[in-house]
Parts: sequence; structure tokens; C-alpha cells
Amino acid sequence: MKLIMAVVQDKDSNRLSDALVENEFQATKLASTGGFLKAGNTTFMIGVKDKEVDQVLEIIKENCQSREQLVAPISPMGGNADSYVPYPVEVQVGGATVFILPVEQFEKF
Ligand code: 2BA
Repeated sequence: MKLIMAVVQDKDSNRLSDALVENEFQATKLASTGGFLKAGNTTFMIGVKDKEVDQVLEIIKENCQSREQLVAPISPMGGNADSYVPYPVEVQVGGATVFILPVEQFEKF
């Protein structure tokens, strides 16, 4: 068994959870925050059999888009002005960042 952890953009999270339910996969959605953008994103925990991993990765790929996002400048507020970028910077975010972990034991009580 594997645990797939996928960090996706909030905009894609409903579409992805609908697609997982349609394909009879069980998932848990956690509200999360990106360390760099400090914006909300969604982390899916999906427990699957080893042979189902590729199918789930395909569903994630199909339902999560990559997008450009603007990072607003943050005032240094008396801090180090050397690293201050006074204009918004565009970064490419997602599709999805996916971790696949081995599961030692799985129980439901
Ligand atoms: P954030 O940390 O908010 O990052 C959003 C996007 O900003 C990243 O997109 C990347 O394009 C850019 N970025 C991140 N750190 C950067 C840096 N130090 N310098 C320049 N640009 C940077 P993605 O790579 O698609 O990541 C989307 C979200 O997935 C991340 O949101 C974070 O929540 C998660 N993530 C990505 N890599 C991770 C990792 N190795 N471990 C844990 N979470 C990760």
C-alpha cells in the first residue's frame, strides 16, 4: 500500500476530489499553506494499493493545472532592504507536487 500526498492549488481541489470519488478512490483533503507564496493550497492524502498508484497519478495530472501567480512585494519594514524587490514577480505554480510514501500498516476501526 502507498500513501499519495498531493499539494494542489485550491482552484483545482474540487475538480480533483470529484474525479477521485468518481473513480472510487478515498481521499482526505487538508487545508495547507505554501511556504513560499504563503497562500492557501490543498493537500490530498490518498491511500491506495500499489497497483493503483499510476491511475491516481493520471487523475491528478488530468485535473491540476499549472498557472502563473504574482508574488506581491513585501515591504522590508526596517529589515534588510538589499533583498527587497519593489515589483511583483511571476512564478509558475503547480499542477501538483506529489509525494508517494510506503505504508507500513493500515487499519480502520
Ligand atoms: P509555495 O511554497 O507557496 O510555492 C509556490 C511556487 O513558488 C512554487 O510552485 C514555485 O514555483 C515557487 N517557489 C517556491 N519556492 C521558491 C523559491 N525558494 N524561489 C523561487 N520560487 C519558489 P510549486 O513548485 O508548484 O509548488 C507549489 C506548492 O507545493 C508550494 O507552494 C508548496 O506548498 C508545495 N511544495 C512544493 N515543493 C515542495 C516540497 N519539496 N516539500 C513540501 N511542499 C512542497
